[in-house]
Amino acid sequence: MAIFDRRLMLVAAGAMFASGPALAGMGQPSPWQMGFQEAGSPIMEQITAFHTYVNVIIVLIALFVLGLLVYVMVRFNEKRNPEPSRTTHNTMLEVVWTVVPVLILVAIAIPSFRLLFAQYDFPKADLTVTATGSQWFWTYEYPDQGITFASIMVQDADLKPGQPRLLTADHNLVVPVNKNVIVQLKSNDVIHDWAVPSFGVKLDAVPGRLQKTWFRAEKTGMFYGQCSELCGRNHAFMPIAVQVVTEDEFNDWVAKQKASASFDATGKVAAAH
Ligand SMILES: [Cu+2]
Repeated sequence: MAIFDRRLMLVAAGAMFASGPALAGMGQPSPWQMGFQEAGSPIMEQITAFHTYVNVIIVLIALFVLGLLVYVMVRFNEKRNPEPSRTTHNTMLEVVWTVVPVLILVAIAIPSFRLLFAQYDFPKADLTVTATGSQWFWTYEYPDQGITFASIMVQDADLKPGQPRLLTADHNLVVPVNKNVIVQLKSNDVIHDWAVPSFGVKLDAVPGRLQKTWFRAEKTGMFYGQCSELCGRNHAFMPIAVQVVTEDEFNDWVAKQKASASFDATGKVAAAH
């Protein structure tokens, strides 16, 4: 059995290297995933592109240094080069090995700052939601729609087919597609962190402070994240489940939430304890 499993893992690893990032799922992690989750927002597309770009530079530098090391070991070892040169200075070489790394850093810094500014350049909000971290669940509030509810992890035994373990919540944060969603973050107790990898969003929820981030989901579907700041015993069990729907579906959902008395915020939160 163990051998079979190992073979299966090898096959999976082979498939992974053959197909590359294609195995990385949209909105949730996938087995043997190597890269990022597929981008579901413009910011995440930019993060992925920047990551690829920097990775290429890193690999080229590593290969160059490896090549130099191998060259020195072969060409200048004691056997082949018994009489070492007494050279101490080479102005040209010193200028080059100072200027080239500076240029590389500039080439990294420019897109890096461009990305940073894009993340902090808040667009006009189409929808504002407030996420409040508590030990150990999230509460979502739609201040303009007057909706509040708690989002609590679904236990393994209660999962329906297709629902990912540790990521499924009893109530999703529902947002419309292709709209700018501003997420305000608060905490009731300790520092939590609201993170959704596919949207390129990760921000601490700090007690006594109102933090702000944003995303613009480009596709409908489920997008999952987890609390990403160690916040206590059940830190691993407070998922973030974002359901991206069309605008019509969103309006229907809002109407339904308003009509439903059972969706009373205080009742939900009280029921969680
Ligand atoms: Cu937390």
